[in-house]
Amino acid sequence: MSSNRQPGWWKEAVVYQVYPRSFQDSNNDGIGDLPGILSRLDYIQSLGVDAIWLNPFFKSPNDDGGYDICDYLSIQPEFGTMADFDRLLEGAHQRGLKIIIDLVFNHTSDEHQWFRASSQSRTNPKRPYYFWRDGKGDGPPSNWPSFFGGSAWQKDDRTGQYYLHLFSKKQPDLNWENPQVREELQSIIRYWTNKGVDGIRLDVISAISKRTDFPDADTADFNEIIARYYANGPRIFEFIGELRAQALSDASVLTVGEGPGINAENAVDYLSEGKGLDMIFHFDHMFLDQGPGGRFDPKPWSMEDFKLVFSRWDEALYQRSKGWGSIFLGNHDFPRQVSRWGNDGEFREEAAKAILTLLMTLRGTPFIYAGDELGMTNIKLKSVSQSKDVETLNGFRTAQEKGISEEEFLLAANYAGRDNARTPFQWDDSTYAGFSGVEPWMVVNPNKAVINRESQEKEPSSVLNHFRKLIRLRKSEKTLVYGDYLPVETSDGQLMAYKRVGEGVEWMVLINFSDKNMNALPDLTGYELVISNVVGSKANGMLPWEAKILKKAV
Ligand code: ISL
Ligand code: CA
Repeated sequence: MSSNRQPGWWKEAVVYQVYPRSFQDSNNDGIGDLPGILSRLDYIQSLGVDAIWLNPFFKSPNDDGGYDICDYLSIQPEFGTMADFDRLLEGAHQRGLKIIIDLVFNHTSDEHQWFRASSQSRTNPKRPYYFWRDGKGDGPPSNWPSFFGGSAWQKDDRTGQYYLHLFSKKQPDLNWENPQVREELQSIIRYWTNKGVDGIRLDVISAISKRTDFPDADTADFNEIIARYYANGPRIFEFIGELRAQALSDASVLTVGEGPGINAENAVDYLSEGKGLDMIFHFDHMFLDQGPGGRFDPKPWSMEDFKLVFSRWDEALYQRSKGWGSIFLGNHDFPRQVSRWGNDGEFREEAAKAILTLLMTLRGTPFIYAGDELGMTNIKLKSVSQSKDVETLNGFRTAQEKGISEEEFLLAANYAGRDNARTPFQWDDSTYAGFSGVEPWMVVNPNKAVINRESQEKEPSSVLNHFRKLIRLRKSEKTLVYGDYLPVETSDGQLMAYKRVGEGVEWMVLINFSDKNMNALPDLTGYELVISNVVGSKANGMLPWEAKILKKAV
């Protein structure tokens, strides 16, 4: 049964992101799998969400959590079979849930048959499926760094050339200049849309058009390198437009592009109605606390900059053009949102609800990462050896080369690392949190005794039930979806305030991003409180991490 899909269905939707490896193990091998997700569809439906984004579940050596695909048309054996996927898709559609899959087209695994052939010889017909270049002197063709540490070029001794890999060396970049590559990718998309999937997330789509002269980067600032050398390449809009026309012409199939390096100025070019993508994920907020060295070079972030990101993007997408945005505050690549933006100690519950309030009251499609509806937190790794993430493991090697100690590196990794978001989902307080009957692939957060779905179902004021309240409010009040977004000046910088304005109604959202009480609020004349996330809320003040949603008829 296919889902009843209209073009633009995503605008009023809320999307739930599931990282299959960490969500639910169904066969006690310690690894999450597709039947596990099927067994939890009733829970996902109970949240009130409309769609599920599944991180990659295709055959992969799992060098980068499945983002290194060696066969786009088969299922990772430890996740199950194609029949399991078909059952999951059917089960989701039966519950009115749509399925968004995650296709990684910037690169394949080095174990993909295309790369195995391409690396055989300089004359192999598949050689031009990837980027092969002679070195410069006795070094790589350019000084480009990989997202995952070291050079973005790997020397292949068999043919004496280097191949490009913006990510790990087991993730060679595909050569989109080659029309054969583009046709292969189009047919992969058609295979999955013919199956009835409802949307596609296109991984790192902003980087598929390379500057094929591979000029040396003139900066060491990694996020600047992404923006100026990896993303927004010369043929990017041509390639996206062709993909859309050749394989994604069904306007009811959502296309959302992951776009590191996309900025508020050029985002609309990626979204041009019908020719481009329906939505993109930008990273302006997600890189606020990354120093010039990237993820493991954290720096303090400011509320002023944080607020500016949302104003700037709302203005770019809605006031300057007819785009549509996505809103996310956490995912599988970033630390848990309550730990990063909030407080995961004394005020954890209030802060988790406050951040969910932000997520659910902005203009754009909210994407919530599984576990954030419970207020799951970061994990404190005791040693780097506990990490299962190639970005962290490589990052540690780079740090060691600079003489940085493990203890010092762990401070950065425990603050910003991706392992934080990949600990098993906390269903209950049993030994392995109800995720599995055996020790899972990744350490379970010890706080599963306190933070778990089972206990929160029973608690009316739990983070989980507050999230359900928020989603119900958003669904019942279309101004929270389509209404204008108007930032409101506040005397205390830690207070985030904004209006959502529609026909005959104004909403005001106030979020106290601090551990302290506040008593200077914007003028609330005529507003009445609809939801607060704390007990003992006062009309003329804000308690620590309080988030108020108020409404006024106009
Ligand atoms: O980790 C990041 C930068 O430090 C993120 O920007 C992320 O790596 C980047 O946005 C691309 O992410 C996507 O592609 C990667 C994969 O590791 C990520 O999980 C995926 O979300 C390579 O496929
Ligand atoms: Ca399993």
